[in-house]
Amino acid sequence: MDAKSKALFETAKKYIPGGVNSPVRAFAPVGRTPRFIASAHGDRITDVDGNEMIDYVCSFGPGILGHAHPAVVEKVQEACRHGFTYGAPTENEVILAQLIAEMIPSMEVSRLVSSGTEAVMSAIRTARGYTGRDKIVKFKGCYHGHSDGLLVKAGSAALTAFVPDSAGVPADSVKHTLLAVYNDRASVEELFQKDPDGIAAVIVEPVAANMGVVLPEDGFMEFLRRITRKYGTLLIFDEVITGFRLSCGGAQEYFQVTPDLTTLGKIVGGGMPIGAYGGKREIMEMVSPAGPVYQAGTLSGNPIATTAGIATLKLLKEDKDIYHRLSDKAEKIASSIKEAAGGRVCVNQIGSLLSVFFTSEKVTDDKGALSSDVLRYADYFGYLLDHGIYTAPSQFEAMFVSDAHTQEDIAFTCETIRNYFLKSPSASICYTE
Ligand code: KE4
Repeated sequence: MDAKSKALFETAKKYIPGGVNSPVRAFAPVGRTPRFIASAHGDRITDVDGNEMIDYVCSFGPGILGHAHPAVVEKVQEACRHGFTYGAPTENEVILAQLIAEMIPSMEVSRLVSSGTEAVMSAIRTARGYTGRDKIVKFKGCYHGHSDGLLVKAGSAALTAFVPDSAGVPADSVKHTLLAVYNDRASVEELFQKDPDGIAAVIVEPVAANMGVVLPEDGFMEFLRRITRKYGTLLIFDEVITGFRLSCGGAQEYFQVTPDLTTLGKIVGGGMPIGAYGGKREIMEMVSPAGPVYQAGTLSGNPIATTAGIATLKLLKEDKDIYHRLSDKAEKIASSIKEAAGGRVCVNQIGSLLSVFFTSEKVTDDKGALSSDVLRYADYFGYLLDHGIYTAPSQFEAMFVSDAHTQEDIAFTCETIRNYFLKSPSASICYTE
């Protein structure tokens, strides 16, 4: 079943910290040996023991079109024949920047980097350079990559470890990082009342997806837009997950709220390593060499990654029905959990993102997420894995649906989930769409 994965994991632990190159992949919260993956096509992923599974991790977001989309593969193969990286500007970077600006109009000027972490780190520096202020506000349970100043009550695998603050981060690096509670307007107002002229930026996941999926309550994004404008603070939407996923224009189009800066990752690279940050021209002109905020990167905008990103964004831009198809599939899964669980789980779903929390409470912030029964989640994860369904290996990650998920595989997933809850009838649900 997983003999080769087990053997590889033991060897990996000799040469790589925890045997993985990103903590969430170690499957620690779900108590299973991580599956070492050999290949992936469409909505299927195959491990080194030959187990083929329906994939709802989708590489934690990039895989919105499914794995190895033929049109993207063909373009990338062609690009490889012309060299991998030049350390010089290319036409692809202009094309991708134009596409980003067309699809997310608030990003009239953008800079490509190589990860979401780099995008967020750079956006924060740009906001500080533009405003001349030092403090930033983040929300407990939100994850914005692993740059020092943001590893404070962070989400994702940091939350899993129940140690959301990392060792090795000097207190001085986080003294300007203020914490608010997601969906709690008073917690934000309090910070501004204490320091009305000192906050450079508020950074938020417009849909939180790193404490499990937690939706913004009605008007919360509009509230953040108003209060940041009132105090001369920049609003940064971290759309590394929601960008091009919730809609063609991301969460800011979905909610019709325009931030000052946006960060992107995952889908913008089509599975290749790309991050991006961007916004209004007057802000982005602060960035070197146009302005005094320094930021650089050897592989930023490289020809292979930009080829994958351009091909992916063009497919999303040209297919007007894709977001309806994605939502329809995710709603079917969410509904099957609601129908089967009976009342003691909470399902949060929006577009092609969803999470099931094993708690009878509605989950609206990090406290609610942390109150869920992570051991029950691990049991649910293990049942699905044993039945060929590869879902988020932690309560604090999202389940992702791709355009490659077939109706048959969605139906099989719903049936398997129903069977899980039928075998443990005590579960029930509170359901928020
Ligand atoms: P990367 O540096 O991992 O490309 O992006 C960091 C990041 C920034 N902002 C948001 C909203 C994010 O979700 C992420 C990364 N997401 C995690 C999944 N929760 C990446 C998976 C991992 O850490 O392996």
